[in-house]
Parts: sequence; C-alpha cells; structure tokens
Amino acid sequence: MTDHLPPTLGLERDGLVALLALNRAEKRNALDDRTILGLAAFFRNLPDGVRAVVIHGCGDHFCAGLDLGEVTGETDLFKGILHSRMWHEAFRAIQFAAVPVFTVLHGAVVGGGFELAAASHIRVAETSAYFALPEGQRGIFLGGGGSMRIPRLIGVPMVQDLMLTGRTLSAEEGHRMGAAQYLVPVGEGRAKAVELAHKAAGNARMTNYAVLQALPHIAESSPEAGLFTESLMAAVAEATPEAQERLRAFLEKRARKITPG
Ligand code: 1HE
Repeated sequence: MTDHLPPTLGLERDGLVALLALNRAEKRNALDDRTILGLAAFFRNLPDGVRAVVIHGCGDHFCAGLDLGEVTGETDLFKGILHSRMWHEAFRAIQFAAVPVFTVLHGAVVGGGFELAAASHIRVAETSAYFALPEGQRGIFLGGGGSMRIPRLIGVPMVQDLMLTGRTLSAEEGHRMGAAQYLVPVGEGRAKAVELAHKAAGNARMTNYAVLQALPHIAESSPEAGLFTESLMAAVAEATPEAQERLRAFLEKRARKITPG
C-alpha cells in the first residue's frame, strides 16, 4: 500500500494503528490532486490489520487547504465540478472508512484542511490550532464537503461568520463549539490521538463499524426508520462471536469494569 502513496503522504504503523502524515510542510500541507487521490486510495484499501487511523500534519500547520496553484487559471466549469467531486469521494472514503479516523490539529486548520478534519471522526486540537474558512477572501467556495459537514459541527451561523468576516477561531473556541472533541497542549496531539486510536482499535470491530456506518444514518433518519435500523444493527452486532465472547468475559469477571473519569 505504501508503494501507492504519493510523496506528500507518509505512513507509519503502531500496531493496530496507522499514522498517515500530510507530508508537504514546505507548502503548509496544501492539498493537491495527488494527495487527494492518495487519501482516497488509502482509505478505500486500508493495509491489513489496521483498526484505526491517525492523520497528522508535518511542520507547523495541519493543513493550509486547497493547493491554490491547482485552481488558478482554471475556468472550465465542468472541470471545476469534477474537481470538487474528487474531493467529495476522498473525504467520503474517510467519513465512511471501515475503521475510526482521528485527526491531530495544530497551526492552520483552514479551508480544505478544516473540511478534511471535519470528515474524520475524532479531532484532537493542540492549543496552537486555529480554524478559518478564507474562501471568501480567495473568491472561491467550499468544495470538499465542508458546507455539509462543518455546519454539523459548529452550526450554520458560525460557518457564515467565518466565511463572511474572515473570523478565525482559536483552538479553545473551536473546542468549545464542537470543531474538536479534545484540546491538548502543544506537542501532545499526536500521542493523545494515538492513545485514543488504540482504545478504539480495542473495541469489537462490528460495533465500531456500526458507529461509523449506521449511527450517522440513524441520527438523520425519521425516528421510525432510525429506530428500526437501530434494532437491525443491534441484532447483527450482538450475534457476532466477538460480542458473545466479550459478554461472557464480563459475566465471568474477566473483562474490565467501567471506571469514572
Ligand atoms: C500554499 C498554500 C495554499 C501556503 N495553496 N500554496 N487556503 C488559504 O487561503 C490559506 C493560504 N495560506 C496561508 O494563509 C498561509 O500560508 C498559512 C497561514 C497557512 C501559513 O503561513 P506561513 O507564513 O507559515 O507560510 P507561507 O509563507 O504563507 O507559505 C509557505 C509556502 O506555502 C508558500 O509558497 P512559497 O513557494 O512562496 O514558499 C505559499 O505560497 C505556500 N502555500 N498555503 C498553495 N493553500 C476544495 S475547496 C477548499 C477551499 C480552500 O481550501 S480555500 C483556503 C485556501
């Protein structure tokens, strides 16, 4: 799989966890086409044995968004639509990956970088992170699914504020508003994300899969359709041999109890 990654993506392995690096620090990890295609290919065909993925950025920033050089001079409307659809495919592959995806946010998390973060499941922000949607200043628009995903995190009014006024959210503000679930000191994001990824990787595979695939659909369904889908998913999960073994382990006092904090 590593053979198929572009040089702008780096891959490391920590047991069940794959660490995928945005590796273009000299351009602040701006996302060019080869990187977007590389992300899509990676998430569609995860390396064997990977149970969680952590995406992080090399250098001082998570990601400066779309590589503006790639759209400068491009006025073909049809190509523009296909370009955005390519981003949609890649970020959809992340959102609906077979395993949970964590992002480590530091420095600039802007434009397409914010869209990428929003496609992941768990965002860990270092206090250096800042969130911005400078599309208005550049004369472009969101194109990587941000209009759909970012309002679900921080609400339409806040997205409109960022886009209309150029407002930047600090890590603390972003954390408070739901842009990131975790806020950690500078330099600690990667370790925290890896720790969380290992926890998730230790869950039953079917439950994780249901959390990633079924839960978002159920949450957006009509109540009746959602409840019925939930029942189907619950029955599928509990019938797996892994669930049966985990249930027995608890009753036979071989499993960890839940602890507060
Ligand atoms: C880039 C890009 C980029 C940096 N495309 N080349 N995104 C933006 O509007 C953000 C634009 N970038 C910035 O505001 C700043 O670069 C940062 C705040 C992220 C970082 O600042 P700094 O001082 O650390 O770096 P720099 O000196 O500005 O940039 C270093 C190099 O990276 C420089 O190139 P060089 O050849 O002069 O060394 C920059 O030109 C280059 N660079 N960001 C191309 N984005 C699917 S639609 C999504 C829509 C969007 O993403 S809109 C937001 C676009």
